[in-house]
Amino acid sequence: MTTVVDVMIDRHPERDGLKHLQGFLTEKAQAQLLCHIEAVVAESPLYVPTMPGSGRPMSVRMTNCGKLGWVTCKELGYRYQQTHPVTGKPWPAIPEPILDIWREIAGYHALPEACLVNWYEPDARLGLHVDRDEQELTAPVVSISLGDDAWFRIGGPKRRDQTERLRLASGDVIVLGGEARLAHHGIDRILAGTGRLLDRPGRYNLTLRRVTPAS
Ligand code: MD3
Ligand code: FE
Repeated sequence: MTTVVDVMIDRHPERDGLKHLQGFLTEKAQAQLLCHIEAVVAESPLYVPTMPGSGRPMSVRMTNCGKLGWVTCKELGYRYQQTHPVTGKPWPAIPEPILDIWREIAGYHALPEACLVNWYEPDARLGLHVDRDEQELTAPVVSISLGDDAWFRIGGPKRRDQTERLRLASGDVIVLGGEARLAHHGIDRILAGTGRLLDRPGRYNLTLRRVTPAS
């Protein structure tokens, strides 16, 4: 059974539009998705993203599928591009079952162009940030969790806004639209060994985004 949690709309209007769909994917659907993601990673390997300017490596490993991929490196910073920064090859297509999830829940008339694949080893984390590299900010962002549970943190449009912590489990889906689209968020930590999907500790997150305005 899926539980939809509209996170504290009354007390935190800045988070209106954040939906946490707990247990959205069955174990079978998770296993099928994992198979597709492993095929994507085989063709388009995880690379080490680096921070703009400092060149400091992030602890999360990344790759993409879709026409456009989100990448970052020391010299060029954050951007969307059509090719893998290491192999130079175009990204593989977004697997159809992932597009089906978007069709079912995004409530947006066009398909996503980008699917960022984040891989977290047990000690990886993602600092508080806002996603605003997309030209189309009226489209929602859809996120799918696979593997170990994680503590997710979400606040408001200002870095100093109060935050709250949600525990994301394998098969959970998050939809971010409305006010929450520009909220600060991050991953505090991975709860290694809590998931049953993978044969090793760690967590995949898939983030689906519309990048350019739909015609
Ligand atoms: C809230 N990824 O890749 S997904 C990211 O679990 C990112 O890998 C996290 O934040 C992860 O940028 C969190 C949930 C998520 C995705 C996009 C958002 C939350 C968001 C955009 C706006 C607000
Ligand atoms: Fe983000």
